Amino acid sequence: MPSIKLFELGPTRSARVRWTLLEAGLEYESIGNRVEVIGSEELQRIHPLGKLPAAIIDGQPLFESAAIATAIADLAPEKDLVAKPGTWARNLHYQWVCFVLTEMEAY
Ligand SMILES: N[C@@H](CCC(=O)N[C@@H](CS)C(=O)NCC(=O)O)C(=O)O
Repeated sequence: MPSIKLFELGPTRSARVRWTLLEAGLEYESIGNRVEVIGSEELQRIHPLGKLPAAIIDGQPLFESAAIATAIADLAPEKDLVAKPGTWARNLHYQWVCFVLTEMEAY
């Protein structure tokens, strides 16, 4: 079982990561879940702007909800949540994630 710590707060983009964790069937330790965690020193050690979500996966810090969700999906390959690394389908995954986050979510 990987060690996963998630900086989260209920009604934020951290729900994307929580959802992926549930689909992956992986346990995690919730850090924060209080509004004061945003911008805190603890969170800024992982996220340069102190935003949520952020995670520590097997000791490695990671931020951006889509990046964390993709990394988690890769930890449970048997669940087939995301195309395998190195495939063209995986390139299309990155394409659509980037498109949604840069071209659509920005508005
Ligand atoms: N692109 C980032 C957005 C992160 C983000 O803006 N998080 C919000 C919560 S949904 C936040 O922490 N806002 C606090 C702030 O802007 O100070 C992601 O998808 O993780």
